[in-house]
Amino acid sequence: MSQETSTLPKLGAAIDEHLLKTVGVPANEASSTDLMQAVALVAREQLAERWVETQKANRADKARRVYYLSMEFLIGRSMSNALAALGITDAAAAGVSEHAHKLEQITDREPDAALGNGGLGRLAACFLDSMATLGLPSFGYGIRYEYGMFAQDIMGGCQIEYPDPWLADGTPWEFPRPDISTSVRFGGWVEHVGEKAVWRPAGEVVAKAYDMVIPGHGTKKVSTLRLWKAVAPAHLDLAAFNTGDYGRAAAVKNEFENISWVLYPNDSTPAGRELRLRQEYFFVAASIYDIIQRHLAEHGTLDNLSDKVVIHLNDTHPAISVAELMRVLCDEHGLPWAKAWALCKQTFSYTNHTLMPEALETWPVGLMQHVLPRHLEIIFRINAEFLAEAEKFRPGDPGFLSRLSLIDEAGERRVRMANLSIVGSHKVNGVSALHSNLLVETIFSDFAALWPDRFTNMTNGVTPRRWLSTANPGLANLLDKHIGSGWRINLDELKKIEPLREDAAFRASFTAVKRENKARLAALIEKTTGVKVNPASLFDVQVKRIHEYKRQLLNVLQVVRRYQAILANPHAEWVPRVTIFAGKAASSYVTAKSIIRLIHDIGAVINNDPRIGDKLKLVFIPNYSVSVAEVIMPGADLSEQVSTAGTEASGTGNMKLALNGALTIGTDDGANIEIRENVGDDNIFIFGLRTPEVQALKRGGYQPMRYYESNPSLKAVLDAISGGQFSPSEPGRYRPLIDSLLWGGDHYMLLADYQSYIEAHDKVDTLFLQPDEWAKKAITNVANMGVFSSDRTIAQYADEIWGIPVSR
Ligand code: 26V
Repeated sequence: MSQETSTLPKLGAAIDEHLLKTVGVPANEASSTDLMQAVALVAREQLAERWVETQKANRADKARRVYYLSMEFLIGRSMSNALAALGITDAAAAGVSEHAHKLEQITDREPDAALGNGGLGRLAACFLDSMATLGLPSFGYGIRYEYGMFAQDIMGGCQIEYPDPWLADGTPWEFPRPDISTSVRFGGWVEHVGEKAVWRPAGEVVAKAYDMVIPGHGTKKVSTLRLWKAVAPAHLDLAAFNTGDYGRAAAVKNEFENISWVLYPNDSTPAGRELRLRQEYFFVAASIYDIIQRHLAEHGTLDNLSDKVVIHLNDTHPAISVAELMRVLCDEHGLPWAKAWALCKQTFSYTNHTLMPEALETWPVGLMQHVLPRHLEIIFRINAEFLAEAEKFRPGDPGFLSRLSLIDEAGERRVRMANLSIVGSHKVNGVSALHSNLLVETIFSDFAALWPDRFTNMTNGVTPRRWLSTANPGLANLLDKHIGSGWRINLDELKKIEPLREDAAFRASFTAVKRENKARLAALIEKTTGVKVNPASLFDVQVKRIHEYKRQLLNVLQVVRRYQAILANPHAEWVPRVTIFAGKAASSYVTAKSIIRLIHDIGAVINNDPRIGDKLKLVFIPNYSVSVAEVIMPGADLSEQVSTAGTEASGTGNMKLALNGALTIGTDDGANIEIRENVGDDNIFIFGLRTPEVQALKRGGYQPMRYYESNPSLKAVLDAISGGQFSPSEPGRYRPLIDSLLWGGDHYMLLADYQSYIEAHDKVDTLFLQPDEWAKKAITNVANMGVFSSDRTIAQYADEIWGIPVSR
């Protein structure tokens, strides 16, 4: 590692001391888990110091702070990142080598903190890393779920979900803050005394703060991730306890504490359950309380709230914040409504992460009345004033008003959380250029007509510390050697390797690094699936949540076509390929689970067909997670980003893969478009319909059967799957899946893009047979990924939305 501060001699002693005094084992008997604890404790001490210093400095500055509210933070492991940020990686490696351990054996003992589903949660984690690195005075606020994202196992090709008790053995990375807690209230009714509203809640739960310190890189600044745990108020179960009824006492306690038990493992449909609404309000109420407390302690007035406090809503999950801040300002601090509303709007901003209309969160008015009666009143008042303003803008258009309304009046009345977020914020952004344009053209067009300046774009990014420096030490070292180490905090410096694409020696080193990473990935594949793959093959990777719109099924069709083509022409010069999938399906998402099973069924046939050998392998790596991704990304040759144009808001896996030297085969969708613009058309494989073409075909009446009837290769593929070739024990198993394409309208237009996709894959093969040309394009990809650093994204948020200057 470069940039090491020299603590080499002392760290071994510090580790031994923690083994003895904190972990409680003699140093010479320490297991790798004990060592993991001890090394983490050494890092923790330094993180604590940095945290104290950062808070002191921000308090002294009376800094404007950004508060990033998110239901999900998909952190993954903390150890390697913390050691790198503290500049003690080598010292720690030397320290554990005294115990005959490699650092990797130690870091592998740490469970992932999987407090998120997918892209949205991982983005929040990358953002914290960048906020710390840019020295932004910042807090992330979320929930300390006892159980994170479920663990995925595969049995007989089917996904099985297991709980993820990541805290079972405790975590060295959290700092409990016993002094920081607040009561969060629910239910009851509202009394109106003259002008004043008094909420008489029916119950309360205590929110306790646990901090994780997020270290910046190349700075001693840190950010704080403050997570709230729900605890039953001490007095509540006393009665039952005193009468010796421990069963009831436990039940009462659980009823409160279940709020922070488990992450909702669903990114397919918004959860409609009361517990989810309680989770949302729970962490919002605790966070707003904490924010206001800090502000009052520092400034003694709320008049300057929006000058000093920026609250960012990561999707609509924390949208109830808008009503909560109004309640706190008006009901608890006595501000007049109009003044509170002006502060509120200036304080909030909101990011949308999906265009899928079915994904927009709404809550039944009845449920909201039951759980948050005062907030519902506030929402009604915000709505009445907002609709009066909108009516002036476009008089006599009831359709306009009913689309804008915070309340959906069709059927069961529901509160629209996206509308609340837009009305309560001064800025709203999408996560790629295409997505942001589509927001104002489609789902938010009425709001954009009213407030065109409110809408903007912030294209996503990823942190190069985790996704290049830590995940890919081979490539990181090569970069350090040729362009120095500054790319870690200024990713634009990668541009300096572009000329080296013409340097044969550099290409050879670059290819050798890739080959090592592929060997590491091949070992993971063999360990987790039992399938041996040849690292000389083209590693073709699609890793992400399993969703129809992401079109893993299109990739599967391509694999079956290849299988059939190899069998038909076994002596042709086939490029050996390994198609690699990983990803979780929401537990209730039947079609997504069927796609996982199909991948396994087809893999079982292909991988055991002696006529195929190394020409084609199909594997599914179970339990996709941040730490698994850190092995997959560096080992990929080809990155599959094949969503129907106009459906993937941005994608961030596309960025991680290209940053690690994979070429993209993708549609004109999300951030793929910006990746193409940056790496150049010649260095990416773009195929398929573009968004306007998708829209036009939908309007003109899309007929999937036409493609089936006119394309013999496509017909052969669909017939093989539908006819049971890959599920002989149950030939009808995939009939519904294929019927949904042929007869069910093929909602995501796989058949329309099939031929173009096959042709793009043929181009991939041709290029792979010219390793020098392939390497040049891969190097060009890495060289042009600078703009996809989350540092750039966060600097842009800070500048254009949050109004916090970044000093760099
Ligand atoms: C997706 C879908 C799609 C199908 C129907 C319902 C539904 C509901 C929720 C979602 C996921 C929403 C949240 C999310 O993870 N979005 C992802 O955010 C990433 C970070 O901005 C972005 O890169 C991904 O494109 C986007 O899917």
